[in-house]
Amino acid sequence: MLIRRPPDIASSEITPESAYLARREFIVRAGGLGAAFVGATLLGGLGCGTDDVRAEPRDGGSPGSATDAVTTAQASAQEKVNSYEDITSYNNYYEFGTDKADPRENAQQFRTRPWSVTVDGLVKKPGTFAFDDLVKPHTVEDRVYRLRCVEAWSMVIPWQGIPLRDMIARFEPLPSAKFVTFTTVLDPQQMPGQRRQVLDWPYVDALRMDEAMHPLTLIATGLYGKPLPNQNGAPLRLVVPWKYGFKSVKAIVKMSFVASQPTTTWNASAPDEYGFYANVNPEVDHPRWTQSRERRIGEFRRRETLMFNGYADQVASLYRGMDLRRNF
Ligand SMILES: Nc1nc2c(c(=O)[nH]1)N[C@H]1C(S)=C(S)[C@@H](COP(=O)(O)O)O[C@H]1N2
Ligand SMILES: [Mo]
Repeated sequence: MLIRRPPDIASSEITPESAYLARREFIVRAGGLGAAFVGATLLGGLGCGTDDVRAEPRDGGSPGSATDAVTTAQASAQEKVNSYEDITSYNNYYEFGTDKADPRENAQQFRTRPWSVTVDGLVKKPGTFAFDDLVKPHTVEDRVYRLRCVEAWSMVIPWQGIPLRDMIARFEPLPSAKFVTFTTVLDPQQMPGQRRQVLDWPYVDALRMDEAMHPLTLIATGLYGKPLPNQNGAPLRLVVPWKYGFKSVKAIVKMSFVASQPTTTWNASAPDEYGFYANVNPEVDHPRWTQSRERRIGEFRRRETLMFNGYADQVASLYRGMDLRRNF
């Protein structure tokens, strides 16, 4: 993501690689979560419950169908969840520094309480919600998702969170709302990275309304059964598993419902490199590196990058008829 210093993918991977290999874990053990947790959760799927079958089928694709669940369950048998250590020590969070180790080091004192989120724009029920009021009405679900960074590394992360569509329903968006933007807190006193013009702060990204309402889209509040660590975006962050990681905004303080496609931070900083849609697509390279392969943190060999990060069955119908090279 660096725009000043052209990122050298090779070097950014070699350094952490030795460290990860040394502490690689083969099964989830942390946080009191056992094999039952892993087994019950469908990688890339829709949580583990019959609950999810209520998801409305979209034309041509039925995100909540049993077929999807089976497909994703098979994927889960082949992919290991990354360790808690991997997930919490190798981060992108430029508010706390641009090196992968910076967020863990610099975010420990960040205050996540009290916290509130402002909802405004084209909704019937706007307001400012304290964290508990926002989260408490909902059931927190387990979702094991791949995370694919635009820099060509990836992880598998066991999140806990709330389907964004459930939260959005409470705000009663108007039919005129076509996009929703997510804004990270602006607090240069606490966030050393915001004292430098690395990006245009505060960090903003956005989804089309149908993307925001997709059953896979999550507001994460935890991982590995623990509250979300500060470096991963506490107290709440977006997770959109079929898009490059930069769409998944951390430390959200605002959601705005708007009529037209908003300006987003990375897209504005380098429009040729970071598209608005940012769907994971092995056929559309970044101008400076291939997107056809990726390094799974903890593995030696690169693996093939999957269309929509492996969630094509669930999300491809959202983009039917669109030119994915132009709308990258
Ligand atoms: N506010 C904010 N959100 C952010 C970022 C950031 O720098 N600032 N980095 C993004 C990028 S590039 C990625 S890959 C993911 C990384 O999430 P993780 O560190 O929890 O794995 O967060 C995304 N969300
Ligand atoms: Mo990223």
